[in-house]
Amino acid sequence: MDTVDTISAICTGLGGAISIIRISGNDSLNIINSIWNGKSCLDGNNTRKMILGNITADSSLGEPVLAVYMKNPYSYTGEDVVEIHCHGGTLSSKKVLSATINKGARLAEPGEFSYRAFVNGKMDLTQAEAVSDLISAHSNTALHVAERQISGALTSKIQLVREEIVQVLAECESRMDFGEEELDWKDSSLLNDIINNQILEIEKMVLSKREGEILRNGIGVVIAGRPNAGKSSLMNYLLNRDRAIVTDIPGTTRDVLEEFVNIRNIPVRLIDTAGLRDASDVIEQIGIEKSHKSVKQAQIIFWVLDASAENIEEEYSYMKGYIKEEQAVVAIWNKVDIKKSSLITDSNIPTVEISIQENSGIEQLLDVFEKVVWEYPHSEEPDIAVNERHAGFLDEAMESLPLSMVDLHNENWELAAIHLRIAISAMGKIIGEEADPDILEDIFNKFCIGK
Ligand SMILES: Nc1nc2c(ncn2[C@@H]2O[C@H](COP(=O)(O)OP(=O)(O)OP(=O)(O)O)[C@@H](O)[C@H]2O)c(=O)[nH]1
Ligand SMILES: [Mg+2]
Repeated sequence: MDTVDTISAICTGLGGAISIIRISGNDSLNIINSIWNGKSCLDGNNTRKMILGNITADSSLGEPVLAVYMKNPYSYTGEDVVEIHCHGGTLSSKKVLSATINKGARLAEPGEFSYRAFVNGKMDLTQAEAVSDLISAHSNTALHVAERQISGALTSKIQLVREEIVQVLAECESRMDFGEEELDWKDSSLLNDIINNQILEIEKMVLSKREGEILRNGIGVVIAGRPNAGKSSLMNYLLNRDRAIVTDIPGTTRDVLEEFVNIRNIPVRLIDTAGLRDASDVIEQIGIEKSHKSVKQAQIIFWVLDASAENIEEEYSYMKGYIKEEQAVVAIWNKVDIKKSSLITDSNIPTVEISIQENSGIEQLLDVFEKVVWEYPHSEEPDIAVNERHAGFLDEAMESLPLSMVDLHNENWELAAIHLRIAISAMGKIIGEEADPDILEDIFNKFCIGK
């Protein structure tokens, strides 16, 4: 993405009452003033003020609009920016957009405004990524973490660690240059302590990766079990609406249904599946094939067991034979309102008893679910939650720092410096100080047009 052209795009989603068209670049003012008709014009005397006027597209006096000029560097992109607020609706906003393009603006690519903000130092890479997280946040916690990251919470943690490592590197380099002289050197064990503390800090950040994954992508919960156990009933109950068809005919669900829902402030991709059995019906067989696949890929399985089944042992052993040891499963005995005998539990599998019909046991199920999701200690309001890209570079630093400690201990300053530089560079890549153009493109392309 070049940063020379003046770019323009509709920044708001279709269907809203108001649309905003944003122009960014050196030519923004020229472009707006060549299509502007109003009592006041947009210029340096009117920065950050809403001005009323008309867009004179295709020589007709268009609808009234409001426009605001933000002079560089005091704008989202750090460039000269004009934003035009016009009536919503595809045609009217497209007309304004076309007018800007006709006067020389280029249609912005996805994420191009944010890319320019990054290039112009308005935000670093972790902050730009957080803008994308903020837009797609599905829970209050995800929103909180994105806001913290936009305000620089992750960047400052990375910077602190990086600065400490840079100090140690400076000491190594000084030793390499003036090793013969009697200067006020820091003890190598002290240098090792500093690095060790940074390793601990990085470890903490890496631990937040799972949290980040869940907050960003949601956790995949697959509802599985034998036909008629009440899987779709549970799906509907958790969604609080009739999404899946429920009947007393075994084999009702034949396809995989997926919906997004917030459970206990955890974003969940809830997946209902066809009941597992040897089916003769071809359509049902295809559905069951899909169920097998979903269960294999599930992050958590809600296995629904029929408490009213004639043969409780069979119901239970089918589940035990099916699931793999490493899979996170919650066994859910449903229909306890009509159970015929006492139910089976196993200390290895968290088990709950519920009746969807009588609305009992669901809170216990959600308690267990929460425990399974956060099976390691976590904070209610996490400060940071690194993503896969951050974690990759943190791992890189984690590999080289212990090696540098060995070299520091042996007073092998040159080798220590090499390992320290690798760690410093990895940390720099997280915030984008040494960003690879392909990676940048990859990150910003995921943004929508107009962001
Ligand atoms: N008594 C009682 N009946 C229930 C309960 N939960 C569900 N049912 C009934 O059980 C039957 C099957 O429910 P579904 O939710 O369709 O079961 P399923 O597991 O999705 O079934 P398939 O899609 O065929 O695999 C329906 O008639 C439900 O009304 C419950 O807690 N108690
Ligand atoms: Mg069903």
